[in-house]
Amino acid sequence: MIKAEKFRKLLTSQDLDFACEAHNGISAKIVEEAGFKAIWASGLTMSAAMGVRDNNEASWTQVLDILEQMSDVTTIPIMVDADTGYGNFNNVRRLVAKLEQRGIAAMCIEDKLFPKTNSFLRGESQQLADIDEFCGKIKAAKDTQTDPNFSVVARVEALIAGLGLKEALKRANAYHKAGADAILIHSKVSKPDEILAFKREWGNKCPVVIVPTTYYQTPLETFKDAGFSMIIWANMTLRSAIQSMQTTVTRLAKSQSIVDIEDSLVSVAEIFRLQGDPELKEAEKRYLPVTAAKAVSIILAASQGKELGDLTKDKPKAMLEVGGRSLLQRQIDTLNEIGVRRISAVVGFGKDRVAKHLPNLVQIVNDDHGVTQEGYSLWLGLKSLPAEHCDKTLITYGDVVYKKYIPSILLEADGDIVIGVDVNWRSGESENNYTDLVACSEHFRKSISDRPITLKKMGSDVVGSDVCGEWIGLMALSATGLGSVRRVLADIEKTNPQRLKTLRMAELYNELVKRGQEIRVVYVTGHWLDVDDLKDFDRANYF
Ligand code: SPV
Ligand code: MG
Repeated sequence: MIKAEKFRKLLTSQDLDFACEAHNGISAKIVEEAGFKAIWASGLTMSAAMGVRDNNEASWTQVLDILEQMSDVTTIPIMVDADTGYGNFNNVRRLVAKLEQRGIAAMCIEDKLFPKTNSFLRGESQQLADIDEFCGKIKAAKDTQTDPNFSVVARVEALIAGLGLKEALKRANAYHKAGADAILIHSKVSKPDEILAFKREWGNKCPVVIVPTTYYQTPLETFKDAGFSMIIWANMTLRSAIQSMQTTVTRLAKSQSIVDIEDSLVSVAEIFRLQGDPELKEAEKRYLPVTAAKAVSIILAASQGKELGDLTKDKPKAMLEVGGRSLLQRQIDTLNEIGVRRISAVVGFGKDRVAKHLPNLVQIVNDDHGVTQEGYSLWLGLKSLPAEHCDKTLITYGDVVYKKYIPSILLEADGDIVIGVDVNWRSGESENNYTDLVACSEHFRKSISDRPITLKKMGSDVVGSDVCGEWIGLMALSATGLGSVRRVLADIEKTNPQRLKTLRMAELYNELVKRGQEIRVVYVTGHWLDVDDLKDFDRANYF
């Protein structure tokens, strides 16, 4: 059943139904969750939430925007308080078309003049609309709607204006004849007598809606017995929000601390829930590349890179600009593109520069960067991972650039520890550089094989025909692999803290292999490079 049909059923059913006020997306959601079957999009509270008066200071397109937000996040019907229809019959026609586009089920228009004033303000001096002119608006609305269930509720303000029951009935009759689906009879007194008198005279010509803001003490049974169709709780949602905001911020302004306030607030988790984060989490499972969606990454970017001379005099190697973006920024962009969830970097040399240029990056500081190696930075990075952590962790060097398929295939590969190895390693160019040469269980073959290839050894003592390639500085860890790496590092820290400080990644891998940990190798053929010296830097600019 679509919303307009649902609303029409509520309006015409024999039961007394309720519509509760909402003024934006989140309040509409809260109203639906509370169990209400309809929402009153109140002119008073929507304008108040915008910080303006209920005098048509908010434009009708601003109101439409709010209605769209409310409608998008709810499944129950919305009746909009459309004031006087924001103009004459022609404005009403356009309004109805726009409301239907946004899935709004019903519109209430009141027989006052534009710009209107709230009924509880200076009621008796408020002028009412000419009856025929207002009937023209109702007819125009009914002729415009394309969904036969869209409801037009005509609001009679005669009692508000102090014009008495006779005038109220005269108007209600005319509006009913003009095609209104229901009458809203409004009153501002604290007793229900005048609306009850109206209903007695009116009988059951069409459904009657009331707004018991001032005569709220009347027992519900009275309204039921009188045969009203719907009650609008017109402003309680915003009033309770205002009260709560005032209390909280007043206390906060005084105490300058949330210690005593925190327990009285909803959690941030509750905001996420209301925003629909659980749905997004599910959708990510369906639509994001599986492994990347669950991955976090740590970029090891603490070192200066002295080999690059003046280029890294006052900034770390990872902040070198290649093609207009720093190496670090390039990695962040690539990892974002493949959907890696949390990207962090271990920084050291020139850390302020990183913080300034990449303020949103999670940064872990290695203050001993001058006397430590990557193994130690990795240890710091791993220690900073959140306890409730994702399925995969991607570790990368800070001075590498690569095509985005490379981290993707590492994350998707089977194995608890997976490293990328380039078979096109640059022999002969490594005298000055630190190149991580690797020996593997099998050399690269162009034919497809299901046999997993594993690391046997990494380091400068891998020579000759044993060399299968060069480690590219990227490693993917499963939760189990992460555990193994953590254990090795923790053991080294315990037994030989100094060794941990100068630990190279090759030593870490060899230790893992020694302990029987399988390290899977994924061969690549280029499509990456690292920046160890000026020649590399030049090459990187053409990457
Ligand atoms: C509103 O909620 O904006 C209404 C009802 O129009 S009242 O404020 O009672 O007039
Ligand atoms: Mg209003």
